[in-house]
Amino acid sequence: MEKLNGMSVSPFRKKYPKSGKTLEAVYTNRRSVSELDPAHILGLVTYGAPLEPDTQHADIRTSLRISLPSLSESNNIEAWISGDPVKTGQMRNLHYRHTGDLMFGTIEMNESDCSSISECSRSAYTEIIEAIQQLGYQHLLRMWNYFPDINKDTDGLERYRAFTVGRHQALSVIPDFERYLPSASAVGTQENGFQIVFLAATKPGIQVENPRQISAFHYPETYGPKSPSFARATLKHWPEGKHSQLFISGTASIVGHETLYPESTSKQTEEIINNINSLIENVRDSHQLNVNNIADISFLKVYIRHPKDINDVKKVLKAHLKPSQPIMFLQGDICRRELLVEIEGVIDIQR
Ligand code: 3EB
Repeated sequence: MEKLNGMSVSPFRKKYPKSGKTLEAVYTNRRSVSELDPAHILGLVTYGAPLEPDTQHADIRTSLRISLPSLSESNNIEAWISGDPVKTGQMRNLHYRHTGDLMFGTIEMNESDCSSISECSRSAYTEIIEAIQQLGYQHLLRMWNYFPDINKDTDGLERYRAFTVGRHQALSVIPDFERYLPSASAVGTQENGFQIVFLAATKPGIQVENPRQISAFHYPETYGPKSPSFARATLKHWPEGKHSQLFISGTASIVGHETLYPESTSKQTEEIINNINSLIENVRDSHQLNVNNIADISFLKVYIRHPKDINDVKKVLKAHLKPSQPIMFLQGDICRRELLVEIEGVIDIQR
């Protein structure tokens, strides 16, 4: 700690937040992360290869590393910050930081402490639901689910599907839970550990579905014994100013309920862009918002199964994105074996 006139001065340059928004995401790196004011950081998520260290920042226990190797030179730390003061807390396995309006939470479990992946998922979701209800942030907005070997079968059931069973069991204690499903991603990592990152709020977000896709909750049973419990996107109007955000779920090359182009990463990327554009148009038309297409996304994350495919994905994206859009390319397994790429994002909307 530096000292000036006998007073402690934080080494952080406190460049962010500058907007005063309720919630903001910033993609940053190991060098620049210190420019964030720790009093306004909700959480830090570092994406990186196995054995790479987590980015620890002051005593922020909601910082964790997700074992998805970064495929580009770009920033691989996602910082969630708020213009409001942030407080910190812990309940059993759950670490969280919160403002008056929202909570950012992380939970990490050792699969060896659970009898199965579905049990791990059920107990993590149960912990989250109990905590948010007790603490008053009862509306889940956005969930990120990460665990290894997502496409591997155990006891005749793919681990992604088993995860889905546990999540469904936990969420179904909420009356009428289909109406409150958050947006989500579920991605396969390279290392042991079942990890969930989430955002929850005191007031609900609005569920958004995609006209090109069947609601995942209504997929036929051929995709697993229990419905994938997530919405295609969540629209959240923050109380302050005229700021809204659209959290877009991991979006794949699925039309209706079917996987398209199992053999082509480029074509899957095109289909994802069609899906995301259709979702955004739906939001625009239903809620009279000034958003048009994928070029409006403030932060994108692209999960790619085979690192060698990155240039195919980039080539397709280049035709649809602005060069200034922050984007993270990560190596991750997608939750159907034939899916080669998946894209998620957040749109900041001024009303
Ligand atoms: C899909 O659309 C692709 O189970 O939480 C995407 C985003 C997918 C989230 C989840 C699954 C999930 O079905 C898979």
